Amino acid sequence: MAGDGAAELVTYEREGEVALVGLNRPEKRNAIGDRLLAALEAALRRAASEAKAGVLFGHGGHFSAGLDLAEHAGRSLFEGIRNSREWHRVFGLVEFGEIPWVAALHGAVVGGGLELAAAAQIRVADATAFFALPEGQRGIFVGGGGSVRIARLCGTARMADMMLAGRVASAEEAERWNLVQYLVPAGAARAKALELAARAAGNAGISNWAVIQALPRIRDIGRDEGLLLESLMASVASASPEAGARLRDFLEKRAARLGPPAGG
Ligand code: 1HE
Repeated sequence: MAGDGAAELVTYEREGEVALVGLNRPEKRNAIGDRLLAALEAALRRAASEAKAGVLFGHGGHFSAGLDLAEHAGRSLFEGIRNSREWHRVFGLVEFGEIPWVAALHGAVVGGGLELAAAAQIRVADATAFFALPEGQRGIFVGGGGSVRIARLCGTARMADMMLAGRVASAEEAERWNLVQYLVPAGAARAKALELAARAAGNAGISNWAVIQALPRIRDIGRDEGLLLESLMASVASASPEAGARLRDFLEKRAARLGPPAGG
């Protein structure tokens, strides 16, 4: 299904219960400017209203080269702050939205592109993916939530290395560093992300909602408060009609059994 919105800067498709949202400015390596950000927001909102999970990917040879530097060069200080806050707001729809998101990464996952990927709940990289934060080389700083999200994924020291020494991480390194959860052969990231998103879409909505809303917040509060919030969230989920039906399915042997992972 073709997407609505700003000249297809972002494409929107549905595959069953999964929305596929594609950054579509390959001639500029999917650099994120104001219009692309607005189109992304529209696609994210549409997905939240009609899908149960989503995949974020990039058309062309790269996921995203990050902030549109041409557009940014003309911004005043105040415009820069407001723009960064817009990124926070829109990427917040990925991190704290209604549905889980899986980012499918290939080619450049750079600057704001990595910040966007970091907002997803799961990241899949193919062998061509490389990860960089060249903000220091451009005389700027992360502004799309990276200092909060990327540092939590791979650690402040690794993020500082990327920003200070210009270290570029390969897909293998990114997996070792916990920047991504899956590493797949070249060209396979989107299909793998779709498979994962479809699996997440099959979970109870309340459970997915709890993972999205509670897990990262529990990560950021004290242990005691975290345990209390966990108990509250657990009892809310268990009290849902969906939990009742799913527990009965298991107990009456209608639910699929778990087993060791395929391929060991
Ligand atoms: C761009 C951008 C961009 C490419 N803004 N126009 N991001 C960066 O510092 C990364 C800058 N980009 C690159 O290092 C490279 O473009 C890539 C490694 C991603 C791809 O290389 P390549 O050889 O395939 O493409 P290219 O020839 O460099 O670029 C193709 C075109 O895209 C070219 O425009 P053209 O009109 O000359 O064809 C480039 O100018 C354009 N292009 N990247 C604008 N980023 C909220 S704060 C976030 C802060 C950041 O994201 S900082 C990191 C910015």
